[in-house]
Amino acid sequence: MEISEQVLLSLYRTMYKIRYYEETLGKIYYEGKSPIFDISAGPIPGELHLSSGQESSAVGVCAHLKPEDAVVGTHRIHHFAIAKGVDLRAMTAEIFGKRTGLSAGKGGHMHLFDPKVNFSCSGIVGASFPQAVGVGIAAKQQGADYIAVAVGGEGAANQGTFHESLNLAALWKLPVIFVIEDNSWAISVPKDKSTSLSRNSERAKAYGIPGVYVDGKDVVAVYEVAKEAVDRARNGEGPSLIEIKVYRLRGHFEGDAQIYRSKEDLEKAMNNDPVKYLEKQLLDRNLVSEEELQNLQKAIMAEIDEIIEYARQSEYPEEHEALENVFIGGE
Ligand SMILES: Cc1ncc(C[n+]2csc(CCOP(=O)(O)OP(=O)(O)O)c2C)c(N)n1
Repeated sequence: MEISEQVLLSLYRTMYKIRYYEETLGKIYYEGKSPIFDISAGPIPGELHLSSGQESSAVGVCAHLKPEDAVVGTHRIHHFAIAKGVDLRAMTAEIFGKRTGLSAGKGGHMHLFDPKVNFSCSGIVGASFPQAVGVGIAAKQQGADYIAVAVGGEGAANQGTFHESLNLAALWKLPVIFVIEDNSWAISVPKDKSTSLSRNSERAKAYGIPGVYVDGKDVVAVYEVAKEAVDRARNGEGPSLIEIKVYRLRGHFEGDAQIYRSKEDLEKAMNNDPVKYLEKQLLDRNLVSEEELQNLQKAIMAEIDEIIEYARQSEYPEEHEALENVFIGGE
């Protein structure tokens, strides 16, 4: 597939935006959390799972989606949220626990919901698959042409929900795309210690649907296979599974000492950085000059810095607001 210069640059812009955003959050996260690591302290309370190194999967897939299409994700999901067009101001405020956040600061970084672009996620590993199937059923019943994308890690693909969801989506020919991000690790458990096959994409065969494995070092490769899956879903031909080899550049969560990970493994990830790979392609093919690239990066940095400042300056909710707009059990 010939990919235009314009599309390539737009893929790069979003990938760089995600990278800068996450690396900035990664720095801010440690503010106020020392000398003793206090997870509740600082501007970003709670856990933080960053997707640095995995940008190509989100950008390559979401480039084909419309606002009506749903993306259902997991705990490591900022990249998909940004690529899907979630309101970044409100998302950042949410991550900072502020009243101006997507859920008025109640959800935090693992619970981002933006109905305007049909984006949702949760910290329950494996929950995204059946939820996306639910969206697929709705689309089919309504005769609508929106589709659903379920995102999960290779660890999540060992949950029963993954298999149940593939089965129903295949049986009912639902417009669902299952995206598995294989970053090799489920916290500290390597894929070969948890998964009977080396590729989850092979598991698609058991359900009679297409399954492809693609190297996420190259966003263009992801973009191409995603286009096929999206076209298939939109044409009523049913679900597909895409497993993307991605490279986790940071710990499972911020504060993870990564003692389970070898220096070589980390180096391998760094050498397969999809942002650097695309940058090199853009320069080698003379699609941008060094100066243009820097200007583009500066503009993105300024945009993100301004958004982060907005989140910092936003107010925290009042204590009594904790009980507003939540389900409360009882009589
Ligand atoms: C149902 C459930 N079980 C366990 C956990 C704890 N947990 C959080 S992340 C994680 C590993 C997920 O690995 P993977 O799906 O490969 O995603 P990655 O973190 O590598 O992106 C686990 C077990 C959880 N959040 N939900």
